[in-house]
Amino acid sequence: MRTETAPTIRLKDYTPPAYLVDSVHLTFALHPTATRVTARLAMRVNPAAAPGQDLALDGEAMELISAAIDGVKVSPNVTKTGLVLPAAELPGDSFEWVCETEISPETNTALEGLYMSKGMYCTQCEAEGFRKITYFPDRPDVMSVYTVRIEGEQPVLLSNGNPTASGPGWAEWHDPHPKPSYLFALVAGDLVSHNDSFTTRSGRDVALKIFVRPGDEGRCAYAMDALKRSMKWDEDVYRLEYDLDLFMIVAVDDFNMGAMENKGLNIFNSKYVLASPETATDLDYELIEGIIAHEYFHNWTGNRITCRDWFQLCLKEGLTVYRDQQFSADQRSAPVQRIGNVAALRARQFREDAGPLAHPVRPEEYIEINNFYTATVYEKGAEVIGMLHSLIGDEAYHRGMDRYFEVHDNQALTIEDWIANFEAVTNRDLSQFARWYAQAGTPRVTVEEAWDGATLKLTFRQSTPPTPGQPEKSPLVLPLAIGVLWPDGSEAMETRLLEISEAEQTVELELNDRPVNVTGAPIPSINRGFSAPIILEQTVGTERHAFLLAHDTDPFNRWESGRAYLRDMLVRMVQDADLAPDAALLDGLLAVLDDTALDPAFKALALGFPSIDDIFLDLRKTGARPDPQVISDARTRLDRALAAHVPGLADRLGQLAVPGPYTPDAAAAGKRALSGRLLGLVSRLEPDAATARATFAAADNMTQSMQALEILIREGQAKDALASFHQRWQGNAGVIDKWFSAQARATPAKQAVEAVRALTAHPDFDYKTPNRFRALIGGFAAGNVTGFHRADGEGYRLLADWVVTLDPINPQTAARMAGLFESWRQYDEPRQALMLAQLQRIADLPGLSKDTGEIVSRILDAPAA
Ligand code: B3K
Ligand code: ZN
Repeated sequence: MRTETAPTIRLKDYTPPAYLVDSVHLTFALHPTATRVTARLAMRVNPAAAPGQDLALDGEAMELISAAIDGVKVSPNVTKTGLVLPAAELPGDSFEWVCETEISPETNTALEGLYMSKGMYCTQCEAEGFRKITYFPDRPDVMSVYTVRIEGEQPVLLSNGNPTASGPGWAEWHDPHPKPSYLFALVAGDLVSHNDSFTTRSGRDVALKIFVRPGDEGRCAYAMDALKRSMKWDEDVYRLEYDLDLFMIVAVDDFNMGAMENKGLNIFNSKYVLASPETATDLDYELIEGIIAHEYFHNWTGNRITCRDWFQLCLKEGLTVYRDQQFSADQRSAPVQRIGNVAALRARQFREDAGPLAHPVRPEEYIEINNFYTATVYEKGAEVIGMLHSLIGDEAYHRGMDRYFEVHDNQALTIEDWIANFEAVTNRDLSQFARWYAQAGTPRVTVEEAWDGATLKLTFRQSTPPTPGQPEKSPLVLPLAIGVLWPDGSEAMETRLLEISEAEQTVELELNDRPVNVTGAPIPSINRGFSAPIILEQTVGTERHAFLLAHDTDPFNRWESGRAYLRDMLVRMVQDADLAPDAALLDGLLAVLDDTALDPAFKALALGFPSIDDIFLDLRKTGARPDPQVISDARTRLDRALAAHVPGLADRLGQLAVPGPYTPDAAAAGKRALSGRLLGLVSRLEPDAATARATFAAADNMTQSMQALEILIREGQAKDALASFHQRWQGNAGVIDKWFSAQARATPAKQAVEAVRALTAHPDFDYKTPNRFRALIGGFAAGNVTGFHRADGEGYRLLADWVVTLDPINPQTAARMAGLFESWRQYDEPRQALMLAQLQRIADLPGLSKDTGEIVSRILDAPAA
């Protein structure tokens, strides 16, 4: 396995760069298989580095044609990963390095560096793609001013910054802002643009352009609107303005992730730009809004202030996710957004934190940095910023952010710098808080309540289980938002933020007077709004859940209580196949549905069931390793019981119809989310799925088409619908992705592997396009839990087959897919053995990439759970 030879990079080994690059001049002569790149770098010795070092530049997958220093030809020692020129051959402390390299974008299937997507040239340089374009100190703490000339026959030739000159077959660009190489971008193709403009609050006119392939220009309006709202929001909330005369977004079909924040030239996966009511779901619109904002916000948090090294990735990613979550909360319903973010955090980050791939928000070592663009770095990184914000308060948070942008502009920072910045504005010792960056694993918290008729005492105990490489854990600072209710539902204490920092800590709460005629102990509502990303291990009983589902004034905890009840119920229904659901739970859910004060989007979330994975983990705590199919069957029984318990389902569904043409706003989307949930319930009671069929036939938007299509697939009644859907959308890549993914996710386990295998032979399945690969193979392995964990192990074999096939083509995406085996130790012994066999098969593959090699060896090395 190649990982044995790939070096481990460690945070503690950081040394400053030996040479700095003040300016970079690049000339590209584009050619699909023989692009020539000439790089002219103004270099100088870094005064902060050890003197007398050799000149070492990173470089991979290219041919060095020539190199010269100050005009004199040199012959460096070239290896597979870079080149070295002995210090003795350098003319002095500053010099000009010029080199010419040749690269082949067309055969670059890894989609890192300069590559081609459907005839168009584009780049992806983060994290270490620039070294596949030219030799360079390819690390984020080397920041330079770039000037770029592109020669090519494509009508549109783009790079970062502002256009300076152009003529037939060439264009020149200059970016005045110093930036690390990972933010370099180039695009060349036959593109059209959707144009608009924005005037900043200080009066700068910014031209906005979204470039797409001809024919797609009618599907850019929503992304453009989201961009303008993001620009305005960052001015209003963080006082941050855009700093160039032009902001461009380019949509490309072949992309390893969502989007990339290259300075002034964001490159996006077309899935997160293009939208129309007929082709995009409500979720697509929401993601477009969030990702456009995220990449735009990086202009300050990431680009103007960047990371010293890749261990500090959360400095820009956690903060930028936090900012995009704040934006979405302001644009839409804040509680609904919070519930969605927490559900995603639990599904992906808690799962990661509990398994072999667990790592701190700031990791300490890696083999392949692309493997660390994780839910922990991004989403837990955002939670850490949210906790800091709550602990120090809004005013100090913004004072700290203002200082951060003033003091650190154009710098490459560490997490220590970030913490020190907030210590400077608050005069507070944040060293214990900083453990959140260093310690992996999700803290467990128990609460003991003591009520003596006058005071309520809460005793909190926290502990964090061991994670790979970290057997011992220390207590963390937990900001816990707490409220208290009297048994009649009235408020005994408004929300208060408690700071828990000890392993065991008791807090005494002062309560409002108890209303007359009310008896019984007050009821605490703990971790409101999910103020700390912990697992609250409460054994309070279903009555407490039912009470808070009905009365909690905090919408998050209201949802959370319903969820806790549902989890408890489903666990019992798995343990006893004949058990009928509690009437109190069904009544509680019905009350939510009937509550006219509640937002339909909230109702849809409250009526949605916990996932199979959630129930699986609850059952693991009892020592069981259940078959996921048994959990799925219990969910179906509960769904049927709920459907039978709600009177007038069909009428309720009818009342949710949104009149008029489709709009993607949160209110309309919330109604569609609830109507999708009710359609699911109605279909449980209909043997022929008549309502889903009718909905599919009548739908004038993609949200409702997909809701109905998935139900039809689940019910085995989708043959005609799938054929007509494919016929209608043939040629629209984004929609055909949905067609693949719906079948991968919703086909019942018994037929799922066979169905997915058959789809891999479909002429539209192109495994080299990451979106298509993720739709089908990822849709199955991550979205079809019962199919993937089928007892015969064919689901595991299917995933491994495709990891093995994709790895030589696109290691980054293959490694991500291999990560879906991360929970293998949690399952029963036969399943563990089957997964182990597939993991070993991947590990033994000759020539395995370091990306996949690292993931698989971390998964295999983890101790038994
Ligand atoms: N910064 C990029 C992610 C780059 C991933 C490299 N493997 C997108 C983002 O987080 O905004
Ligand atoms: Zn980001």
